[in-house]
Amino acid sequence: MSVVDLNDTIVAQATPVGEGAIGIIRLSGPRSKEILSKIFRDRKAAGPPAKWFESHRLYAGKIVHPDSAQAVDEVMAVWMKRPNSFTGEEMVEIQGHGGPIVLKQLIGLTVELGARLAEPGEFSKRAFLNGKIDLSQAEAVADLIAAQSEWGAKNALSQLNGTLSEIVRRLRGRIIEIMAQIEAGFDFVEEDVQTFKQEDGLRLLGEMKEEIGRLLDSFQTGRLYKEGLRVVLVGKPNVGKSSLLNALLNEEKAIVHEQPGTTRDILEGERMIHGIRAIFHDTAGIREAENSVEEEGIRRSNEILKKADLVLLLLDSSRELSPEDQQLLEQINLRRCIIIYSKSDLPPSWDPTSQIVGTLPIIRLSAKNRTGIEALMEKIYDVSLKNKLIKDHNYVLNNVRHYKGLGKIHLKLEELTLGIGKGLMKEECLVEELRIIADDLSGITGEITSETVLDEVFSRFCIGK
Ligand SMILES: Nc1nc2c(ncn2[C@@H]2O[C@H](COP(=O)(O)OP(=O)(O)OP(=O)(O)O)[C@@H](O)[C@H]2O)c(=O)[nH]1
Ligand SMILES: [Mg+2]
Repeated sequence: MSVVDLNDTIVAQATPVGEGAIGIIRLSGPRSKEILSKIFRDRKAAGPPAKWFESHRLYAGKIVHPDSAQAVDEVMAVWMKRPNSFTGEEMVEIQGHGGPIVLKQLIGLTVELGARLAEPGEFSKRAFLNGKIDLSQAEAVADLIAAQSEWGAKNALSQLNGTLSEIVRRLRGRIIEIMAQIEAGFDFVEEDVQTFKQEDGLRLLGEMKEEIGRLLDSFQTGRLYKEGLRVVLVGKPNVGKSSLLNALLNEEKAIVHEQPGTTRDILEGERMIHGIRAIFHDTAGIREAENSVEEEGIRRSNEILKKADLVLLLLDSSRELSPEDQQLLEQINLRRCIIIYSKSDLPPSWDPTSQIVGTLPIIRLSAKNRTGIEALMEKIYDVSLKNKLIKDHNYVLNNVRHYKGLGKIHLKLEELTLGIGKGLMKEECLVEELRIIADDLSGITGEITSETVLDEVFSRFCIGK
């Protein structure tokens, strides 16, 4: 949607597709009200309502075809006079009955009268182009809708309220200030006035670098809010991975069988842990494959293992540790991991406290009897969530675009402070470098952003948003 013609009036369904009590279509653009006036009628009378629309008031009536006067639906409709609307343009919302056919007819009527079907994210894009929200706020709208946890929703709302925009603007303001001080120095060379003190500059830049560093650190937590915790169950065949998945989900999702090598595809299921979504992945048991199907399963196990935030390595308590177990222990050595001493209802064949290397946490559990499951949930919280959630109860970074942008700025600030510290930086160059950083900051709020970036951001939105 590279070229947006703001003179177009756009229309889309704003509520989810499918059957619902109510379905809403929204229009935005200069002809919104005119289109509504052609199809909205008083519920009883045939003609237009006696009192015509006031802005921001909801009216009950019906939608009729303008030529045949045939009724399409009974609705409530509201007109929002510009600029007091989400997009900053004339907007109309029609609340009809939430059936797919009815809503399609409503949209069809508006299109007949000159509206155009909106593209994904086009309403938000218009809100951005009309200066109602900045880019990071527009992104927050999408995040709020997509939030999978209360933490995530709260964070997105904070971003929508402008938390990130404010931080970015404040940082940019400081850069501009330093630039101004240096530039003032240029004008007074003759008078020998010293306006820019290097130590002050270094201190300010150092503080900024620290603040951005903290934001970058919070990204991990932001991803937890947004995407959840990816937990992967691994172990050699038959140790009880699928049984544990079923116990965790309280559902017979995976096939459990006494024959080793049962699971081939990766199965996943979700469960909340202290308000964060944990996604558990059951995998194919890892060993020397017996055939190519199993081999593919094992390849997938290793693939998903790389993406894990946390690994649950299962070791069967009722059988001696095997070379395969040892190999897996070594393989996950440096990863975040919890050892599962599985099938603890059976007589033990080995002692986990003396035979497990290092300081890996161990949970004894029986998927069969469902014992140890809650202890495992608490351990997952301790190992992967507790510190992050408590540390970052403030705003956290959760968007890859912001993360990359700020990461780049952080790096530049580092180079800059090093350069100044070594006396390598001429003041003219310094101003130029600072100007680039100021522009990069503007890129995050979208004050300076290329059309490609905009397209990329908004194309991920859903239609009607
Ligand atoms: N006694 C006992 N048996 C269990 C327990 N968990 C699993 N089993 C049994 O162990 C066998 C294998 O269980 P699965 O859950 O299929 O093992 P898996 O690790 O998914 O095996 P693969 O998919 O082949 O890699 C089955 O016969 C289960 O009934 C447990 O806690 N106690
Ligand atoms: Mg299995």
